[in-house]
Amino acid sequence: MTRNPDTGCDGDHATFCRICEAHCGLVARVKDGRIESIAPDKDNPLSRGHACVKGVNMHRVTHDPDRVRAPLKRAGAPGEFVEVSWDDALDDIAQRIADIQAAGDAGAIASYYGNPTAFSSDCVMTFLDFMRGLGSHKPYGAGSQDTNARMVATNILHGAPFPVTFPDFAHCEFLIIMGANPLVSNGWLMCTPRIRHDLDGVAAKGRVIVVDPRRTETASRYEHVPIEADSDVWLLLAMLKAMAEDGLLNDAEIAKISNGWSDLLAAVTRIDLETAAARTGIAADAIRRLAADFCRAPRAAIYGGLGLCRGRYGMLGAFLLGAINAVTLRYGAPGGTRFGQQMLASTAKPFSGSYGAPFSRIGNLPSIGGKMPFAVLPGDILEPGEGRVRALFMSSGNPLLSAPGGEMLERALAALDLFVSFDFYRNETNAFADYILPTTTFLERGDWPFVAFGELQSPFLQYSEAVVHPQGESRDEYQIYCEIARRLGMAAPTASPEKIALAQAGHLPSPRDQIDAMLREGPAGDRFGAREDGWSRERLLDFPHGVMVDDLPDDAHEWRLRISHDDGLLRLWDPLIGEEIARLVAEMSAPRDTSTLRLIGRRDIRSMNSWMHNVDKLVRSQRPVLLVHPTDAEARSIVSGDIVRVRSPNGAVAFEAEVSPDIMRGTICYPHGWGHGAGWDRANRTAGGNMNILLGVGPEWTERSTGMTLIDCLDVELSLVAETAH
Ligand SMILES: Nc1nc2c(c(=O)[nH]1)N[C@H]1C(S)=C(S)[C@@H](COP(=O)(O)OP(=O)(O)OC[C@H]3O[C@@H](n4cnc5c(=O)[nH]c(N)nc54)[C@H](O)[C@@H]3O)O[C@H]1N2
Ligand SMILES: Nc1nc2c(c(=O)[nH]1)N[C@H]1C(S)=C(S)[C@@H](COP(=O)(O)OP(=O)(O)OC[C@H]3O[C@@H](n4cnc5c(=O)[nH]c(N)nc54)[C@H](O)[C@@H]3O)O[C@H]1N2
Ligand code: SF4
Ligand SMILES: [Mo]
Repeated sequence: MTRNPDTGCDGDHATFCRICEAHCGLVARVKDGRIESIAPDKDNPLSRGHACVKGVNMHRVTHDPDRVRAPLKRAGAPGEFVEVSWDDALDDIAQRIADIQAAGDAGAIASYYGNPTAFSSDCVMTFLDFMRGLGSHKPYGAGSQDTNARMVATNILHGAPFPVTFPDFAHCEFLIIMGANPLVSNGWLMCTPRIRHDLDGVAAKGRVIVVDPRRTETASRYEHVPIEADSDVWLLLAMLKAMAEDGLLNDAEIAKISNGWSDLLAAVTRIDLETAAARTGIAADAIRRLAADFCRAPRAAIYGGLGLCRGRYGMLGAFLLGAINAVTLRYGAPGGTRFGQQMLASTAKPFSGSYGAPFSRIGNLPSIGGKMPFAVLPGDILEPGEGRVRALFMSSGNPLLSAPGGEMLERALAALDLFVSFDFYRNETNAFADYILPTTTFLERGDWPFVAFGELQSPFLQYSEAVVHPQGESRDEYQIYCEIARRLGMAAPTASPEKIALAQAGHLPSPRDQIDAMLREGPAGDRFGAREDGWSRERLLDFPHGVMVDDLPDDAHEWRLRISHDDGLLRLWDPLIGEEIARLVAEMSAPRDTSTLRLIGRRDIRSMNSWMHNVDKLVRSQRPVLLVHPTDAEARSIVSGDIVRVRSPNGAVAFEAEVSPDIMRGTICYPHGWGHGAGWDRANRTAGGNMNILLGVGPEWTERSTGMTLIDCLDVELSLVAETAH
């Protein structure tokens, strides 16, 4: 192993991708300060030569001429900006924050943290802390569009929203995947850069069953069980009932690891398998067989993704999935469900997070770990009164395409007194910003695969220095927070008294240095010299492809230590679960309106939510189309290529249709993140519409118990607009 060339120097730089949780190893070839090409890193011991088409095209983002290269200040209508100096931008922003703070309204400053914040340790460790330091306690973000239901469910099961579990792929022989498409999304809340290899391994030993309304890339490679969208809770409840009825569970063993099973069982017995069959579209005997096969498989796990968590019962779905793993004794069992390898000292123990207070000003919805449901942000800006949001700080987000809001969100953004965006593109949302502050791409900053450190299948370490220097005047986000904090007279961009004290003494380490310290104190660390073969960033620089670490104590046996409930037991009952099952049972007699279709989403390997659409290589072969089942298409005289209109109670959008037997009858499917019209030339020329205009805004369009936006469950109307030109 040799060290990488210094940042910006010619040669091959081993690094890793930070677009999704897989963190695949990459090798970037640098010439004259620019990245010429990127290849998968076959010497990365974790990803072993796997990288997808997004990772190897990331230099096209770093060197994109449409990038924001200097601070931009709004000068006119949305989208009209002029370049200003950093000092002018930051001085003005600090002054305007000070003015808002002086008015003394604690609710006036809000933030939006987008998905990419998770892949910058600067952001993930400090953005929300910086916001608290500004006196803001209203973080809105992507969480209410993806993880929050799972967090609340995990909070009940484990006593803390994190960490979550995922399948022990290496030993699993029978895997049920519900509402996830890992061959495209490469894993959610787990670090699985070789997921195809992992799943093929399970299938070679047994079965991989994919429960999904669409015959996805993952479903077509393995076994597909089609299910009506938004009906998974029926399947899970029916499976639990069948398991109990058929004597497949061991109550004495269940009692050793959990409590609450008898309450859950009592609720489960109210579910009727025939109703579950009617709701899911899966025959009752097939449900019974699936339950039995799962119980009888020696090494089995059930895993769920976004499709499970974003319906009207997302939290209950995520909870029941965990409950099935629990009552079939899969926690910590070989091939069952497991916690990730923790590489850092301070996350070696689960942290607890709050659920409930503070409640949102609009709709009184619970916060999750203090985080607010996005669906009420537009109202929080527009509705007058104490606590109205006047200023918004957005790190790496594009909610106009990614969240609910549509026209109301546009009005809200236009009504802000101050809107600051940290981004390297002018996107649809920050067109409304007062300032866009240009940040680095991951190829321009040194970092750890920080989120992966809690989600690893095997112990792995890597650190990468920046491959090239920041382009133009772009800056690391932490540096920008520090500059704003300094102008406001804050010792550091934080609300933590310990960190403020350290900063005042001149000893506050940067987030990346803090992670180094956590690593050095952690299970594989060098204990600051006390352990000779231990690891530190300094030593890792000699191993730029990353290293597998000798097996740490096998946490399969230690899983109970990761449960935060005082008694160390999994909790299989909570009043909230009772309420949710009662709500479900109450609607048992009201069948679905079959005149409407149910709209769900999908992802593409070449897209990442609403960005990366400015890379010609990635978008030129993409054509976002609405998938319609042949029977539903025929009933509306729709053929492939037609322009159709989808109407929800919230809006209407035109899409191109594609008739496909891969989608279930009664369901239609469109990818989110399209419908561009901002400061990116190539993206603006892509086809496609913004499906999120169809989502509802306001508390009534959320899952009440979690504030999750209702996404994969909307009932919509479909009609033909224009026949195909082809
Ligand atoms: N209908 C529907 N809607 C969805 C989903 C769905 O499945 N269906 N999925 C939801 C999910 S899971 C998520 S996570 C959200 C995502 O929604 P958001 O988190 O809002 O993410 P994006 O819309 O992709 O916008 C990301 C922005 O971050 C910028 N960016 C990228 N990297 C960096 C960086 O390193 N630093 C900074 N400062 N900026 C960066 C990009 O330029 C882009 O402008 O969308 C959600 N919306
Ligand atoms: N290429 C690519 N990779 C990505 C992303 C991306 O945009 N592009 N986004 C990243 C992000 S932010 C996230 S959060 C993860 C998400 O990763 P995943 O959790 O795997 O989510 P999706 O890929 O959206 O797959 C969700 C699946 O649920 C199905 N589904 C919809 N409704 C239902 C339902 O009611 N029941 C069931 N059983 N299934 C349903 C959909 O058909 C779809 O196949 O992916 C990440 N990886
Ligand atoms: S799978 Fe994710 S981490 Fe790997 S190269 Fe693709 S985008 Fe990057
Ligand atoms: Mo996400």
